[in-house]
Amino acid sequence: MTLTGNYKKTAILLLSVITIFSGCGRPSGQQQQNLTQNAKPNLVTPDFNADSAYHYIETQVNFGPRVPNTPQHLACANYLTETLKRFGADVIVQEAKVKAFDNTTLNIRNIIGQFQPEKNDRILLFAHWDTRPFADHDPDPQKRNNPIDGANDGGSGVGVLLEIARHLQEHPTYPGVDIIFFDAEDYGIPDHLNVQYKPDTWCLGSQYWGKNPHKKNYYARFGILLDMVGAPNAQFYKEQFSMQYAPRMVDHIWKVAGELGYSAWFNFNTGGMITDDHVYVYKYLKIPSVNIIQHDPASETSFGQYWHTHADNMDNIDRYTLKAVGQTVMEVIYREK
Ligand code: AHN
Ligand code: ZN
Repeated sequence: MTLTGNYKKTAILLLSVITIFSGCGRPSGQQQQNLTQNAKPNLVTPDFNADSAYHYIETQVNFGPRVPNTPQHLACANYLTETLKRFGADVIVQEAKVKAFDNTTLNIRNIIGQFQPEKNDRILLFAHWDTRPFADHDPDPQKRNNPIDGANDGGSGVGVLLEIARHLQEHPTYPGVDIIFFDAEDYGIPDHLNVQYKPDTWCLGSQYWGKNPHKKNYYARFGILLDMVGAPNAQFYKEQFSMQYAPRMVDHIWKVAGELGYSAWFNFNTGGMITDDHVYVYKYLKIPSVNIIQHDPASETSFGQYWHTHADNMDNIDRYTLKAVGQTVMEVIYREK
């Protein structure tokens, strides 16, 4: 059948009407916005399981103190590597030798778990996994040369990140995620020796990585460092280097925490200026990085009474604090489009 006369005109008219209403040709501003929104729907943030994070901390502590050059340290490194692999990460273990303040050569391992490694657009989450070789702030001078459990200082950040890692395989975020466990953060000059404080004696693992990143031209949208994120009633003030490097991220993270009902932990006031792994991640790679770290202005060291003492054991870990931090960080990364 052929279309003639009025039929033909009607058909053409109909076609052009359909074309106009179906939005063929250039989409309007509103349509364009809808298209981008439709391309990336809101992700549902998985539920952070604080019992599971607690278990990962306990497992680390059960190896004993994780001091470089010890078998306990090595055993824990293997556990962290295997666990990240089990959660589907592409793992790179960066082995290196670095010099400590007392000239000891430390055999260190930075453990890097990459999720969706094919993506260029990335988020970096990190924590130190080593523990302090001394208890230089212990009230008992006899015990100051003994290594600590480091349940909170070392164990907690890693425990929270492992629990986040557990979700990343089944529930991928839009950007790729890297989780780095840095070594030898806590080998800084001990205070009981009364030697001049030198910032660069701390954070040896992140300094090494900053100078030798696991990938050429590595970059991430932002970095989040978790340090001492498990103590009962911990308060996370806005740390000052973080405010310099990544002010918008600090405000965003603290706002998200408030929205989730965790403002009892996330304090909107300004905290200390802490030399920590985020300083070197920013210094060498310029990744805007935020340190979520306990601040306790009432304690002498400003980190809490337990800090670098033998009281930093499993009794110093509280599931509610782990939940507040873990759920906040997850909410932040699942909201990234
Ligand atoms: C200093 O006291 C220089 N930095 C604290 C970083 C740290 C030590 N985090 C855990 N232990
Ligand atoms: Zn420490």
